[in-house]
Amino acid sequence: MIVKRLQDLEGTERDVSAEGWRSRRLLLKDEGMGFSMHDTLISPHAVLPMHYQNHLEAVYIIEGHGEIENRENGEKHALEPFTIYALDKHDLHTLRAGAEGLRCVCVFNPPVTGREVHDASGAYPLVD
Ligand code: 9YT
Repeated sequence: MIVKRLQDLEGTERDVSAEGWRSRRLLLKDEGMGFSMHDTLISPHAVLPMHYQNHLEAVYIIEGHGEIENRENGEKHALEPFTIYALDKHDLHTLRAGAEGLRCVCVFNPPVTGREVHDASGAYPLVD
């Protein structure tokens, strides 16, 4: 059994930031679960175009308000606490955070290793 606390990850290599977001990696590929799980903070007013071509991602909003745009078809959906979106088709998308930012739990399949950075297309590469 694996037991971790968010506070124990803060400031370690599992606490990763890039422009507009900070992600605390609770579970990574190394844990062997077949998925990774992140507690992610999106900065106030962030606009994040992304395209996870190599991963499926589900994002469960637990704090804040924002919007998710499916750039495949132009659909926009309001985000509020206890809303989930799942990128089941590797959808091209843009995440927008409101004035208070967003806090979400993100699950990736396959799991990220923790070493990925978004490439120019907004994807994470597959890392062995
Ligand atoms: C919601 C989202 O995709 N944010 C970008 C960071 C990513 N979720 C991560 O690595 O935790």
